[in-house]
Amino acid sequence: MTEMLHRSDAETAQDPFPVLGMDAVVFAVGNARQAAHWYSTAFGFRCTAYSGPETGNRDTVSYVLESGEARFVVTSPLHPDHPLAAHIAEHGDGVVDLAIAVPDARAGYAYTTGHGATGLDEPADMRDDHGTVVRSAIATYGQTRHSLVDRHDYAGPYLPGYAARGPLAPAPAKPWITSIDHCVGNVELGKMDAWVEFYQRVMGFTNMREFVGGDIATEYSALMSKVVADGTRKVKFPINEPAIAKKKSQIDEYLEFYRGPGVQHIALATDDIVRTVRAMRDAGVEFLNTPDSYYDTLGQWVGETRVPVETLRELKILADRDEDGYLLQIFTKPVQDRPTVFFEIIERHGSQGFGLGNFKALFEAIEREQEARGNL
Ligand code: TYF
Ligand code: FE
Repeated sequence: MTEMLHRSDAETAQDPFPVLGMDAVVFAVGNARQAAHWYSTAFGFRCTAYSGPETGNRDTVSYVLESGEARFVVTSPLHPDHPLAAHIAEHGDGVVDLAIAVPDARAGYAYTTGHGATGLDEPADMRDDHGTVVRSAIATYGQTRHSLVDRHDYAGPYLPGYAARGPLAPAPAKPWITSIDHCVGNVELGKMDAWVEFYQRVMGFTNMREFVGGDIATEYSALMSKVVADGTRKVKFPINEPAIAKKKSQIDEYLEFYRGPGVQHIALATDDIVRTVRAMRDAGVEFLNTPDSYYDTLGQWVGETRVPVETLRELKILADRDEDGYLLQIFTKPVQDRPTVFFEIIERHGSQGFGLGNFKALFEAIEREQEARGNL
């Protein structure tokens, strides 16, 4: 995570809640062993660390998976009275923790809880032969948390309690995924602004982008979305809420099946979306379909991109352009039995947007899936 280390002390000092980037996305899943295999073979992640009975942990099994700067942790409970068992029974597989790497987990905890965040774990030193990790945790929407992790004094594979573990499957020489681009939450109708305000107040994040009714709450898909980000834009959290429209909002479908607010999608950055999407498709990952008509007019408005329109058409990759440049993106179908969490693969060339120009095509594709599930 070299880039994160280049932030100057002066920059860090000015920010009341400095962050270094995403530390990890932690998933609670029914079967961590199989989930670890899926993120290895289908997303090209490399298993690097493990915690479970073999390392003295009788309560949970966790696999740490890495690709470039992106880190996932998949965790399963080993007995029914563990809190993660209730989490999985209620929500299905999902994200329990959007862990943030911070330079000081004590100061971060003091600042966030001092500004109204609910503290879940007081700052604590975790030590082993590899050094010390300081970790704390605060609550966010639904049953989701933000761990605040300071690992600058630690050289182990992940956290104390974890042992290094080799790849579960041959990992690609060049990672398919390079980092976590953004992590999106779905909240209840009328709650989006309160959660945007939460991140502003509690973390000093600022609004990056605002979508008003006309943008997304169209007749196609009824949702409102705003993005908050830290000052360096390494951590970006869009927040969606359903909006009233003719059809049932995709956000309502999520809230119904997740049984409350939670993480909707994780956007994963790549530097070669064609190679990554080909590899993921070959491994059996299902992506949303985009009609051919999208590509018939794409070249006229998006202009030149690194990838020929015919290749975008073949792989169903979307493109969008704004004043800063362009982006290429594609969305998976939900990756568990419930229509809840999905992934986005994104290759940015200047644009720091989120694909506003694709919302109509994207939401129509999501609605075709909703309809197939009988939820529209
Ligand atoms: O993160 C974003 O804003 C884009 C677009 O339900 C998006 O990826 C927004 C809402 C949604 C699906 C995608
Ligand atoms: Fe996104």
